[in-house]
Amino acid sequence: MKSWIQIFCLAVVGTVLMAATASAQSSSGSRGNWRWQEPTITDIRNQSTETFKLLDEDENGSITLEEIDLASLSEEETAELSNEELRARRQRSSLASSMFLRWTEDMDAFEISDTNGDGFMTREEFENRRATLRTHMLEEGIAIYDTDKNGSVELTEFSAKLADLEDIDTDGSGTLSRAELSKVDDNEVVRSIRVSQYRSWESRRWDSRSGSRSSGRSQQRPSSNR
Ligand SMILES: [Ca+2]
Ligand SMILES: [Ca+2]
Ligand SMILES: [Ca+2]
Repeated sequence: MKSWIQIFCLAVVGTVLMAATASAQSSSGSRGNWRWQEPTITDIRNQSTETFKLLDEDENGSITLEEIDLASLSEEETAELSNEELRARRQRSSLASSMFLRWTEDMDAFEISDTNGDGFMTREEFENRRATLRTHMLEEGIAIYDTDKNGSVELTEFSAKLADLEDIDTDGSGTLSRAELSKVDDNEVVRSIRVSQYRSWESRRWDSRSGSRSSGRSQQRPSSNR
């Protein structure tokens, strides 16, 4: 039986992908800037490295729990941030969820939320339960990548899921077709590829937006987001 948390986890990943699809559909008619492109192996790896850099906020070469466990902001805190800062924060939070949130059958939501372990739920534990569960699920995700068990995820660990893309590319074209992707049965590999594909789509969307606003190459992405 699937617990609601499992469903929640699937929903988080699903929402990202659905947002991509919906937005793609809404823009396909007018500007034709979207079509499904077979991702190249090089692009998947480059996007994955970019994802790593985004999540490694202090740029010390390791993703730590503190960097990906972003607490939700109060209204006052939100008001203090610029649109650009909010957008960057939302992007990091959504990438962190897509890459690191994990739920396994043997996790017990009550046990995890009962932080003092007395078998009862205090008011404080109850109020914090979502944040407590999220932290726990992110720790689970970090543990999956953290093969040297130093508590953080280094780039080589983060990229390890994408080490065998050449084996998936059975026709040796350098790109991964739908048929080739459909044969991948390692969920972790699928997750890494999808997040890279999503980021690649997102950056193409940004490029086409900036392109429609100025004729020159634009390094500065627009801060307002419709
Ligand atoms: Ca770091
Ligand atoms: Ca590590
Ligand atoms: Ca191929």
